[in-house]
Amino acid sequence: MAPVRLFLSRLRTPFISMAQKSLEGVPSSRGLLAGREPRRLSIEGNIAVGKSTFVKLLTKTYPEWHVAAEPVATWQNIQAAGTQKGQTTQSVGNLLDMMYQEPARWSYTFQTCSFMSRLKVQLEPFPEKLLQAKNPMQIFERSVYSDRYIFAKNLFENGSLSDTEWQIYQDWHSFLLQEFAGRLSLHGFIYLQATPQICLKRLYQRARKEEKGIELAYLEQLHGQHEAWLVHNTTKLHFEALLNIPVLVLNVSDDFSEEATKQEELIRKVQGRE
Ligand code: UDP
Ligand code: D5M
Ligand code: MG
Repeated sequence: MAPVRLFLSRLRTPFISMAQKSLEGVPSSRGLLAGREPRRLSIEGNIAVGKSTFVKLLTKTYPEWHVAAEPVATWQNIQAAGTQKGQTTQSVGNLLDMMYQEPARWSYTFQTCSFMSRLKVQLEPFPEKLLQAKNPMQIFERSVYSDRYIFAKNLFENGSLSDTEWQIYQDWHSFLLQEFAGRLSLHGFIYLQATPQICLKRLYQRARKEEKGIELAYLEQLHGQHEAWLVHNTTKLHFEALLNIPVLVLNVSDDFSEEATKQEELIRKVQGRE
């Protein structure tokens, strides 16, 4: 994969139209009108780098776009099996907290849960408003790919997943992604990049209680995984579909949450105008 080089070599092509072009000639997997099928981008980046904040900026700029937020609330509130929508819910645990408290015990369980919830989100039918849009775009906050090539890989390398768990994980991850390949296709990644120190500062500012024990070293590991996958192309990938996906790297070290000039600059980069 040469995402950055690919992106640089096509720098004059706006990122969005580049993502829209990447499916040209590929038959529609959902029987939608050719050219009207939504394009799908995943926003990647370290914990607390600003993905959710950036997604809000995108939808402020493009209200017709559809966002699939990361299902963190699901992980914080695991429901008793068989609980139906609308019924009184019965929480059986906060798996995000359990994983951070006892990584060696709960990391594998967490991977099964995060993968399943992301898979369900990525497989959901396109919402009506998206089908009506002129240039339909669907935005995901992370993906089934970052689950594996950022988190699971890192948890194996830092000893929180055993060799056996890692082998089993990779086996079912590859199998399920191959089975669902046609319905999971992404057309681009936007990688929000900032130093681990900046992410830690933002993480403290957000103050999610499960994350209060996260140390700089963990964010440094995750930063290294993002850089290896999305910048240096040194991560070994297992899916043909991932090899030529454009990657737009946006440096978000400067605060963009309130800063209009910075926000406009980021949007211009997404549009390929800078
Ligand atoms: N944030 C910030 N400046 C920025 C981007 C984000 O101060 O330029 C703050 C944001 O308000 C939040 C925290 O950093 O308190 C984490 O941001 P977010 O939840 O968007 O990060 P994510 O984990 O989704 O990447
Ligand atoms: O990410 C949400 C939180 O969930 C953050 O603490 C990282 C964690 N997370 C997300 N996916 C995974 C996987 N697959 N394994 C382990 N931990 C994970 P945020 O970046 O804050 O939106
Ligand atoms: Mg978020």
